[in-house]
Amino acid sequence: MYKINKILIGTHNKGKYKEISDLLPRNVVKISPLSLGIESPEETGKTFSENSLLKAKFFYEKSNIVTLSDDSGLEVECLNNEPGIYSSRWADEFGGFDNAMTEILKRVKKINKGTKASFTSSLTIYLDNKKIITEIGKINGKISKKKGLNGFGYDPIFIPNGHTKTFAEMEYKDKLLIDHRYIAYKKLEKKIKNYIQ
Ligand code: ITT
Repeated sequence: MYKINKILIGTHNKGKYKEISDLLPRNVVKISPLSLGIESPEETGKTFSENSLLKAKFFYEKSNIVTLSDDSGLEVECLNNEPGIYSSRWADEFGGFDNAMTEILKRVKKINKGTKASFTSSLTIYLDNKKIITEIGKINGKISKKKGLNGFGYDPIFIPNGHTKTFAEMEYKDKLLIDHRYIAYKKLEKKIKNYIQ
């Protein structure tokens, strides 16, 4: 069995890149698509997993390096689970994450059917053309008014169940070790352990 000594972290999102880097073993060399001049593929999938697979395949084929990609997002129950796979596109549409968060808060208030929400991450690793593994992680919680300055994306408006702080109020490490990406990574880790030095 071959051993992985480097991984392309197939994302252009800096927050996601840092979290995935910190979850991977220290001795694995981490490479970004940016450093190789590889742009993002179009996200045409209908689910988180279709999109993480599509990204991993794209970056693997461009680089020939074992690739780990993430597709993730925030689902708000009373908004028919929007923004979901369109989480990043909502930010583009509304002119940034701050505006997208304001929009979510406005809609949740207007609908007045509770604040239940969840974050999901689908991680796909492309070891080679025949060995591809996808795992999902999900964390349930609720929408809160904007609080905190840490993290990225929708972190200021999400409080995970069993906690009182938003992701953006938590210390970086405290979020890293409970979030949707961590849950997905722990499942994946069991399956790739033997490939890592
Ligand atoms: P790549 O496709 O290059 O990975 P992206 O930002 O477009 O980057 P996604 O398509 O997966 O990534 O979009 C998911 C969005 O959901 C992303 O822009 C984040 O802002 C948000 N998101 C995902 N995980 C998050 C987290 O842990 N905290 C806050 N926001 C998160």
